[in-house]
Amino acid sequence: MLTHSVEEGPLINRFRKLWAEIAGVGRDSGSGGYLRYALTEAERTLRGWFREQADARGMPVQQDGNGNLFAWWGDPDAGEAVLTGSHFDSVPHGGAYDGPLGIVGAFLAVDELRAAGVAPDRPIVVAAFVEEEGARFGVPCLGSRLLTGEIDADRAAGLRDRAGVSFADALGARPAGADPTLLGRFAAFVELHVEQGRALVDADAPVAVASAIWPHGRWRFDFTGEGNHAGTTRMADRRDPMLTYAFTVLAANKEARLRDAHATVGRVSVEPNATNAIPSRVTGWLDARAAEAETLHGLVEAVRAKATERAGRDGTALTCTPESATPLVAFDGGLAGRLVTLLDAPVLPTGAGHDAGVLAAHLPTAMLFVRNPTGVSHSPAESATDADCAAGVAALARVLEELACH
Ligand code: HGY
Ligand code: MN
Ligand code: MN
Repeated sequence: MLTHSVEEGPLINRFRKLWAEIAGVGRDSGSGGYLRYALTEAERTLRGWFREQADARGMPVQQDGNGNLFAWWGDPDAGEAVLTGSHFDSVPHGGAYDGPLGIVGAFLAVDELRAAGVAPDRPIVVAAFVEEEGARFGVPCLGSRLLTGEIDADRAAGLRDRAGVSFADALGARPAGADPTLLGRFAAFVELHVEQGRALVDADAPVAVASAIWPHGRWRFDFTGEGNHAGTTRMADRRDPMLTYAFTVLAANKEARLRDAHATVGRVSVEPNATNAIPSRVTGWLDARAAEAETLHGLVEAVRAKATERAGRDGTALTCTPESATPLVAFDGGLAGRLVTLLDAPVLPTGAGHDAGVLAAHLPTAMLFVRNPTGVSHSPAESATDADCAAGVAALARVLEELACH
């Protein structure tokens, strides 16, 4: 039964100790959040830590041609492996748990199994996927999309960060793209992750099994107008893209509410970005999510139509470019049912994206969520107690044992 947190004891202590090793990496002392963008110094430090942890456990590490890391416990030829793990990268000023919990938890789950004398029939592999958040290169789950062939390697190679550095340059090579041989070596994937809402607080349970991920995507809206003087340009003569942008943000919020969907514009860039100049260009990124693909499509089309109509009135121009799309993910029902019985845990859908969502189209995949008392994520306020993290590790260990030994 997993209806209670793990009591104070060796597993919590092991969690605290390992967690403390990475707690300071990439932490911004001002916000208390993390700046761990893919393939930057902080994330590379964590990748080095991953190798050390794997070495300490005698787990050979393989980096695939796309920047993803895999640490193998067991003979790689002993049958299809059970894959677990998550990502190290964060959104700007993100929380501590989103991603790293699934990697730290995976190494600790391996330790739990070993301490219990479990000898799996098939390998267990701990993964660290690169650029899950898309915070640096714009496309989320880039590493798992490349591995599975869900994104073209040339397109991924040419994605650029805000300083103009390409993904290929950051990686040090053109990404290899789809790797069916590596993918074919995995029988299943299980990702441990902090919950990004408060459902487990309401359910009074430390761990849940995921049922589905809402379809979601990112769209870039470029609004262009005429840069001009803030003091001398008559209001009637302006072609101000900031107005079209502002209207579009409000329209996105309204259209999402009308559909019980989610729409967010959390990133904006303005040129020339001067207090006393009418902007010449505003770019806003729309993140939209809904329970069904049709609703999502209707939402984005409505926002686009309203923005276009408003651009006509403002004398501005608008282009809308899709940057990423993730269809509805329904996790393998048989596997989820097995885990629910094994763990006696509740089942939750989520609006958040994960590498597990990408891999689910290619192999049986499941996710375990750990309770988050604040319910906040993608913010320094994200939280999880040590006891619940330990409960997540214990649950993951049981799941890995179930999948690798039976
Ligand atoms: O944006 C997301 O859903 C995520 O947490 N990767
Ligand atoms: Mn995230
Ligand atoms: Mn995540």
